[in-house]
Amino acid sequence: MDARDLLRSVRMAGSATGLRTTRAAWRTRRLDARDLPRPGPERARVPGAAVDAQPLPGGGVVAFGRSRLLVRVSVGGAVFCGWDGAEPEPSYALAPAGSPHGGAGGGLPAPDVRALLEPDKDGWRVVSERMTVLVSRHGAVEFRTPGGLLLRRELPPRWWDASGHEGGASRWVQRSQTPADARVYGLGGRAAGPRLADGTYRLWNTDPGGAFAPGDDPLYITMPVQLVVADAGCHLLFHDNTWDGQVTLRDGEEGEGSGHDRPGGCELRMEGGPLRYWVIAGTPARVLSGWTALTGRPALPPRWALGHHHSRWGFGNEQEVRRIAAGYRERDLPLSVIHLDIDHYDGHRVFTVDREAYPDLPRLARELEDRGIRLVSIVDPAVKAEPGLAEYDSGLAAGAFVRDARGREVEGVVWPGPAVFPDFTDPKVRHWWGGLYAERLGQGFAGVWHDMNEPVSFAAFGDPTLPRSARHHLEGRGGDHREAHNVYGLAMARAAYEGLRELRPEQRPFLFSRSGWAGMQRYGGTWSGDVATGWQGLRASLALVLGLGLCGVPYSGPDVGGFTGSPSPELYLRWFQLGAYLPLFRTHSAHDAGRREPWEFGPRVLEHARAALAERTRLLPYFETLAHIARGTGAPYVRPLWWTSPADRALRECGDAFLLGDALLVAPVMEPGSAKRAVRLPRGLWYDTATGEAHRGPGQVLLDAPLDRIPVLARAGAVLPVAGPDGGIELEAWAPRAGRTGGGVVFTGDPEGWEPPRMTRFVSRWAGDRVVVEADGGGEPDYAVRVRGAGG
Ligand code: NBV
Repeated sequence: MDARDLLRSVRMAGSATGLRTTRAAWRTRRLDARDLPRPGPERARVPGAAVDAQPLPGGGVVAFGRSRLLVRVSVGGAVFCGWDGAEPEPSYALAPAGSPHGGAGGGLPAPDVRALLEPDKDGWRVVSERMTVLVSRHGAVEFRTPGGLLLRRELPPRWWDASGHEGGASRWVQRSQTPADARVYGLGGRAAGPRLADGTYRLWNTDPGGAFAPGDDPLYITMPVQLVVADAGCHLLFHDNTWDGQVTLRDGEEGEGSGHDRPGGCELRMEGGPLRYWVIAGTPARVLSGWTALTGRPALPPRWALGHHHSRWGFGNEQEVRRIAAGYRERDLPLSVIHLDIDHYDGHRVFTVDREAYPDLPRLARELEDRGIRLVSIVDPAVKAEPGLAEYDSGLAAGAFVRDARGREVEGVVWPGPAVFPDFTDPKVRHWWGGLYAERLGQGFAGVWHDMNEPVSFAAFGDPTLPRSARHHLEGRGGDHREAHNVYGLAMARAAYEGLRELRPEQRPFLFSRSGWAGMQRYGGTWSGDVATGWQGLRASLALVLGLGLCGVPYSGPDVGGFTGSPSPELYLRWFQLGAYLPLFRTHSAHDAGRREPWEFGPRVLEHARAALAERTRLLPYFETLAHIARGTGAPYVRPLWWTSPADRALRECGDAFLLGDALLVAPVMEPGSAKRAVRLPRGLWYDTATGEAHRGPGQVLLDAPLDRIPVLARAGAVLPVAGPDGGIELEAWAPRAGRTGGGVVFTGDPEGWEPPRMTRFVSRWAGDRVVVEADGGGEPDYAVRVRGAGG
């Protein structure tokens, strides 16, 4: 028990929950002591010298004295490397074959038969269109650009084989080097990001308990996905391994022309599981497209999910929900969604309703929908262990709950008290669970919000999750929680997504999930989790959205105003202004936190929040276009400033501004008391959308950021769809630079169903002293055009 555990147990002691969580912690400890393989003798191993090599379609296999390495380039350019016989499948990350998740329709991409393993001076090489892979005689693997620049060098791995005992896992470590100027992003949702500074980052999905700040790591979503940006080029590295592990990063240093650079370093240590990884290289846009072709394109949210959401843990009853909706309406503030948290359940039991507080939920839902507001329900995975409760009884009968090595249901503690946990790694269980969402649809909910699915089981000490020895189906392979933990939330999302599709086939499911893993974008989005209220929390919330977007999860956003306590009016407003430009724009807070309605912070804040809401509403057609672009290509809505200028090193350090699609650059205010903001611009010409003033990048500019707005710049030449005064789409065109052209795309589509969208491309150019916008291929656009910048 460490000091933190001790504190936790003292805090909980005395209460009924305290007693239960103390018992649960001891139970976990006992089970693990009994059922986890005992640490036995380990034998260290490295690949040894190469003895043979065999070409195969897409690459080949190099056999070493004590291991072998498969290298295979796929059509599209992604490179797979598997040691010790590891193949790409089975995998939780890859889009399941035949699934509707875009890209190539799921399943493993075919090998690029043009690429073949061939001898090279120090070993072997596989030359492909986007990358050259070099394998040395001792098992180092280099990835180079077609021009020969080094992207990454993986040193020979080292294993510690657990010999002589069943179920023992081989730990392994792999060190690698990147160019001295390389910067790393990703690893899931990291509060300290977006750029991951030197340090160690754990790969184990974790509820930090209470609220988190930038120093807290790991959080709810960890992923062995690194996006690396360097002068030589960008690449994504994905270790397809769900076990506990850690990544240690160290920045390189340049030798100032001495020729003695110290490369950047990365060390990955895993507690078990296969050593296999994918490398995808190219521009950031190509990398994300390759990554989401492999793991599935992001689910397309329904149009209403791009509006403003309001939530709170503890509305308490339907009168309060009506009061909130009326509060928005009376003040003429747009509101698209209201979320109901666990307090609307009957005794915290999932898939139930507290009938006293919510006597007629379907009616409330209809009433709200008539006013254009959808209801979203929280769904927790744990089921109260209570005989007579329908979900418990049916789950028990179906053998749905996670069991220990002796076949007994593992009991934990969550909000309803004693609870059991569905094993979502079993297809039968996913089907059973997916069917339960019929109850939510029957209550009138339009979407779901998954929480506590790291999974959390309260414990007075130790890790507040399931015992590592707990058994899981793992799609028939069988295994324990050490392997299943990190994909628990992902598999739960799959269950819900597939269930909702079956139950309501005509509508796109809306779901977002606190925990997840590589590939979760196939099913929906996520949010920040319990971000601490404070300026640091505001910064962390942008870091999470940016980092997750680079891991392929484009739809997310923070609890605007922070989860805990009471933000100052200024902090609330700045958070609100940021949130208005993020995909998921939701105010939310804890039951004991202060209010989060825009009118609770005084008339000034209300007016400025109104302006932010109005701008969000105006930008809705643009958000919809971005959602379709994300769906079609994997490019996130919210992108780091280096997205189109990865060679601009200064931009790699910049975590306080972002690009919203191709057209806009948003610079939120993240410091108290500021009325100005320094913004580092990527190359090109940028218009301050408030003043019309043009600024030339690259370089830094100081912009006005009065309390009523945050700086937003438009790229010269951009054409974006916005809502006109009558609600119809208009094109906003920003004058291109003299002598240049510009353009943009507009997607319009089915708001909630599956009809394929219509895409129109527009080009803008100067015609004499006028800017004209034409549909690609010539012709007048179907929309009204408003030209801005350069005097209009
Ligand atoms: O369901 C209650 C909360 C929820 O409001 C929050 O958004 C989640 O992140 N939930 C966590 C459980 C309790 C956290 C203390």
